[in-house]
Amino acid sequence: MHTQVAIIGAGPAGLALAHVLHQHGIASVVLEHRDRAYVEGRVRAGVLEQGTVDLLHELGVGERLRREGLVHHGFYLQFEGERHRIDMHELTGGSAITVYGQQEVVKDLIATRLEQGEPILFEVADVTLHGLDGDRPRVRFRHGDEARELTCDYIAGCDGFHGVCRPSIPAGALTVYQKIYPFAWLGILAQAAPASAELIYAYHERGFALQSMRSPTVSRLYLQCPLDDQIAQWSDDRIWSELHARLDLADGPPLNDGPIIERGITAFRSFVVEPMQYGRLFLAGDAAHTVPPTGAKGMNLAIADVRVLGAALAAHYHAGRNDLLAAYSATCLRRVWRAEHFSWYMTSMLHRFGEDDGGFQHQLQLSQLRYTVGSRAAATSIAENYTGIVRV
Ligand code: RFL
Ligand code: PHB
Repeated sequence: MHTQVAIIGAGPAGLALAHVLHQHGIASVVLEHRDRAYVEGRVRAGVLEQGTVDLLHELGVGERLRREGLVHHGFYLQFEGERHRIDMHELTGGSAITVYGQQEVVKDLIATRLEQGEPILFEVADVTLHGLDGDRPRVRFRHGDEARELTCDYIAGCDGFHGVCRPSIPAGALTVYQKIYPFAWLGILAQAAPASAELIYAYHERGFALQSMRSPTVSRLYLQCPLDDQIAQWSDDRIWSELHARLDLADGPPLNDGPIIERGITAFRSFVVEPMQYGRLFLAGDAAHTVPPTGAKGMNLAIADVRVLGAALAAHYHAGRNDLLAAYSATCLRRVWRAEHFSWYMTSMLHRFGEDDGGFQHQLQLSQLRYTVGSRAAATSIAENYTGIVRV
């Protein structure tokens, strides 16, 4: 089997890249380890920047997004028992975010790709990469009972943080930057109308909490928990009582409870490798970088990488230019590091660190929160980072 670009991973990065390439008349094959139902059912991100929404429309997969996506012009920062609105739209001169589940994006991308008759091979196993530093790289894998080989011009490593592409690069070729945080998020999806139509990021003495949503009848809620907690330690009652304690205000409507339809614990990690390329292998999305979810940037970065990679491959195939491919890593890393900083900043401002410093860090966090909601300059900074900086 031969193709122009072999894409490893059918997450947002791999699927969006397949569509960008298809629009440019470039052939690709997507190889995915999991089955379709698993990939489509994985509940993760929910906040799309305008640039992400624009790309999905350009790719012709934005119809359901236009109907079902919830456009938000503001969000709340809550601390010391008060809720303060950040008016992103007004502060940035018209930017907004759209709330639409990552798995809905993935479903839309898969459905359209299969309608186009373009290949996605689900449930492939034992993927290995060969000949990355030559001009005819190969991907070997198992599909069903068959051992197969895919030759190609380029490989796109879109297989997430735990994939095989990044580890296929020889040790020493990459510089790794990494920070691990001393807590995790417990996230739930609940059949319950969101009490607030806009997201609430709450800093509370019991720890961070976030109210988000997926629709007018489904809430997405998160709370900071210890790093080594197991989901079995959290009964429904315990989850709701902790969410109420951190998110309800004395003088406002409480959260609405409802049946919990999905739950999970997510560890936090800031991670970047440089460069995002080795020979004919280009890494995109979580395969190259991860951010803690507090800034809502992970999927948006994955889509931003793919836009750059798609344009660079199109310039190679259609104009014989290799300068954009050569600049791929440096171009992406400018945005990646901006998002790394913003995600670290939001995480640092909004979580309890349990530090033994007599409350010094806690006072700094409160001061930063008061400044952020009280100063137009500080509020503008958070608003433009949150909605997505266009020029980085
Ligand atoms: P993915 O989505 O992990 O997809 C990688 C795909 O590769 C497959 N794979 C392999 N396939 C073949 N062979 C192998 N050896 C393979 N190994 C792995 C996997 O099965 C998978 O299908 O990476 P991608 O495409 O780079 O997308 C990244 C995003 O998924 C991620 O950054 C976001 O979910 C992060 N994130 C958020 N991002 C946002 O932009 N906004 C948000 O609001 C937001 N909230 C979140 C988040 C992530 C969270 N979790 C659970 C980590 C909230 C949470 C709780
Ligand atoms: C979500 O809706 O899943 C979500 C929203 C904002 C974040 C992270 C996740 O910062």
